[in-house]
Amino acid sequence: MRTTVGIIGAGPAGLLLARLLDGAGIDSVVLESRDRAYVEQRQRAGVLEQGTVDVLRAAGAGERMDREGLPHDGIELRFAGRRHRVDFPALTGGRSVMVYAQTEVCKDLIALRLRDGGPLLFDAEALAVEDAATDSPRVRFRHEGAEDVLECDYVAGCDGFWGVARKAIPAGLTRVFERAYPFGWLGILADVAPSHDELVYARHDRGFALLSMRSPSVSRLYLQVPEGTDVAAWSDDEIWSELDRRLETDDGFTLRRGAVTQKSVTPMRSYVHEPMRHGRLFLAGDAAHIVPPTGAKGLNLAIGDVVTLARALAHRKETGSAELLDAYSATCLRRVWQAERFSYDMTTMLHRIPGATPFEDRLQLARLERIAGSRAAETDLAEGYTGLPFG
Ligand code: RFL
Ligand code: PHB
Repeated sequence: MRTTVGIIGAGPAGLLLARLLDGAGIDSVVLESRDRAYVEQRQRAGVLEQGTVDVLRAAGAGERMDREGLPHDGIELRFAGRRHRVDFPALTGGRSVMVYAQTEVCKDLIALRLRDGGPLLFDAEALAVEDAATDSPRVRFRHEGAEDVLECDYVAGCDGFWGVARKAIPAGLTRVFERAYPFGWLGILADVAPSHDELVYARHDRGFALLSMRSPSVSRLYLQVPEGTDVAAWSDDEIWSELDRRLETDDGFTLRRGAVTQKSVTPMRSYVHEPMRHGRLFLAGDAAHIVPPTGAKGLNLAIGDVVTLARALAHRKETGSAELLDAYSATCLRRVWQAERFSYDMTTMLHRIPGATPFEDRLQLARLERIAGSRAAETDLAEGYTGLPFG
């Protein structure tokens, strides 16, 4: 099999890249190790930055998002029993975010790809990227029990944190920057109307809690739990009671309960792989970097990477110049590091860090007070949350 761009992974990065390349008249083949149902059900991110919303619309993938997504103009910070609302448009010159689940973004992009006939192979596991530093890289993969080879001009490694693409970059050329956190998030999906009309990020002495949503009738909620927590250790009642405690306010907030339809624990880490390119292999999304979910940045970074890559490949096709491809890694990493910084700041401001001293606890509260009391500090949060422009 032969194509111009071999794309490994049908997550948001791989699927949007295929769509953008299609629009630029560049052919591609997408290889996805899982089946379609799995990719469409996997619960992950929920918040789309303004730039992501704009890109999906421009790619013709925004129709259902605009119908069913929930535009949000702010978030609430909750600490010491108080609430503080951050008003995004007022602080950023009109920017906001959209609550529309990653599952739905993937469903929309898969439907478009299959409708337009572009190759998208499910149950097709990439085994290795070969000859990445030559003019004819290849992806060895297994599809329906048989091994095959995809010959490409370029390979896009959009295969997430556990994928194979990154391994094709020699260790001697690589630097990895990493930070693990001694806690994770226990997330639930519940059939109940959200108890607040915007997302609530709560810092509490018992740990962080987040109230989010998927639709007007489905809530998504998270609790900070110790690293390595087994989801089975928490009954539904215990989860709701703990959410009650951490989300409580002095003005009597009440949390609506409903049937829990999904439960899982996600570990938290920060990770950056430099560079994001080796020869004709380009890493995008979680394959190259991970952020803790507190800043809602993971999916949006993945989108930013593939916008940059699609533009660079189109530029190469139109002008013959590899200038933008050569700049790919540096261009993406500027944005990646800003998202790493923002996600780290949000995480360390809102979570109970095991072993933190009373002094550090007070500093956390002081950071929150500063955001609540200073337009400059609040603007920094609003700009980070709604997202920097794509490079
Ligand atoms: P994805 O979505 O992981 O997609 C990668 C795709 O590659 C496939 N794959 C392979 N295909 C072929 N051959 C191989 N050898 C392959 N190896 C892997 C996988 O099956 C998959 O379909 O990466 P992408 O596209 O870069 O998108 C990134 C986002 O998914 C990610 O940043 C966010 O979802 C991160 N994230 C969250 N972000 C948030 O902003 N809020 C959240 O609440 C949130 N929850 C999460 C998350 C990530 C999680 N992971 C990675 C474990 C919860 C989880 C559990
Ligand atoms: C979600 O709805 O899954 C969500 C929202 C905001 C975050 C993380 C996850 O920061």
